[in-house]
Amino acid sequence: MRVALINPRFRLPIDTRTTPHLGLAYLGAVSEERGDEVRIFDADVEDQPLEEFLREFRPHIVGITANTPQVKQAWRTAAAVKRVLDIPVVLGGPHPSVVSENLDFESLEHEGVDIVVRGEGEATWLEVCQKVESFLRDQPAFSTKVLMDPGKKIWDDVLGISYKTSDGQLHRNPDRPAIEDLDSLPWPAYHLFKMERYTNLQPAIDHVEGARSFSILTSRGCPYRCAFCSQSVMPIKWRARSPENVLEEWRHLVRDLGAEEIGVLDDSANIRVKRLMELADLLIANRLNHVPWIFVNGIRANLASRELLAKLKQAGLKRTAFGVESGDPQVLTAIDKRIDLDTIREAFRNAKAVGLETIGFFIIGLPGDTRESMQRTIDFACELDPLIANFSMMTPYPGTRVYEIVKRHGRMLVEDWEDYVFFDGRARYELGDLTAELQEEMWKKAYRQFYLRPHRVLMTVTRKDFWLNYRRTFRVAWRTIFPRREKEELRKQLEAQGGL
Ligand code: B12
Repeated sequence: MRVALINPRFRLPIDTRTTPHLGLAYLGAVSEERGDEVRIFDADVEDQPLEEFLREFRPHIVGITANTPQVKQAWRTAAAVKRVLDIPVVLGGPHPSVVSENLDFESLEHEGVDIVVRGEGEATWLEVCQKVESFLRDQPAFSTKVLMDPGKKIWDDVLGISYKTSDGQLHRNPDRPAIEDLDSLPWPAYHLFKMERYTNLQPAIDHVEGARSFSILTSRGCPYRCAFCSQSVMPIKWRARSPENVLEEWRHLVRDLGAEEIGVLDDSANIRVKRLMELADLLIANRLNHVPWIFVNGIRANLASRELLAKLKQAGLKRTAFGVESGDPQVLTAIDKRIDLDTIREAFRNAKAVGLETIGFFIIGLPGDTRESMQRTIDFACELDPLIANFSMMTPYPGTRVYEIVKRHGRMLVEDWEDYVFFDGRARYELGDLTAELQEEMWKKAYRQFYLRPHRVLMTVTRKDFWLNYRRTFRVAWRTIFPRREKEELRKQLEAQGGL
């Protein structure tokens, strides 16, 4: 069967960093394992018009991914597919997986979307493809109308999907259990991407823009439930690959694909410290520690002992992020972060002591925040003094506890899913005394106070990677200062290209 997977175009207004979509890379891999001919159309880097791609490849099924700011583009893409071909269109990803807000149904109500795959997708996607394939075998004159005919009951028993029958009725099947044995999954199919068109995940310090950069997932899920975090895809159950299994993929990335930088994308990689120690030992023993790698998404500060970090450093870890979120103990408790300030201090001390570079993620405008508590966050960032401090505007994603709080007691300021991005310094909601004006003022203050300290200015301009990447640095700074103008330009660009 011919299978097309699409990442709808969504360039962020302030950061045009593009990396291959790991979710689609996994889906592509399981499809190939099934014997399908797979193509991935990543609209962020593609220059061929979508319609032309579809006419040329003539897929039997299309899968489209969607996070929240991407979802409207995903709907437009679904409609465009249907204009060219009568084939089933499946949507998946973090946005349509939010059942508590009926966002699976929201997508199905859009023309062109037949099925929504909720949550972790590999097993469900395989089953959907099998159903379509056997239907194709029986019905050479394919019609989606017949495939989705309620009388045929094709989809009744597929776990983890919501779907629309051809009489317009919407259905939601029970969830699919989490994939228990992550070692059974194939490696992400990077060969399906035009790798040369992507930027590196993070400029890995001494690298020039464009280093061959790959991502890896060594575990899935997170046992914590922070109030702000969008966790619609991966179940609460934390599962890990065995160190040996990760090693094999790591070796493949370095030896076969020539990785110059690896980004570990796990939500919480260090939940089981022993496993990470074992992985580090394997990377060292197999001489794979010369390629720098980064914990992109943050590790738990309460499980970041000096011993662990020293071992990881020896295994090639160059930089690690920590989700600090707030410098105010009460706010930390309110968002259920389950950590205290001293533990965070200790983690940063440990990381720096063993020579790791650090990233601190901070959030401005958490529920319960006041001018004073946000100032404490900024001061705490300065005290921790990571290499990179990232201040996000609290953006309440549907399905999160903050979203519930704001819906009940506050006022949402964004209505358009496309505006659910959080680096452009605009407040997304108001709650009591936490006004938009105050959040925006404190966000600007955060960047100014942190980066304009004399030793930071000196440090920035004396770093090699600053000069190697200075074009990008200025571009990002410009976009941060003028997000609206940038966004308008991107909209125009998009319209000029037919919107897709
Ligand atoms: C790496 C990452 C990024 C990277 C790269 C993204 C990329 N190209 O993949 C960068 C830094 C660019 C990024 C940017 C953003 N990100 Co991000 N990111 C992640 C992170 C940490 C890992 C993503 C990943 O690879 N997951 C592993 C793969 C295997 O999972 P997956 O992609 O979700 O795919 C699985 C399922 O979703 C499903 N599936 C997905 N698509 C489809 C399609 C079909 C047809 C089917 C059947 C199934 C299916 O099956 C897949 C396999 O199991 C996640 C956190 C997380 N735990 O996922 C956040 C996350 C996805 N990001 C998030 C957000 C908010 C953003 C930004 C909007 C942030 C911002 N700047 O404002 C931007 C949007 C960028 C864009 N262009 O759309 C949110 C999304 C929440 C939401 N409701 O949409 C997440 C969940 C973080 C969080 N917990 O809040 N991100």
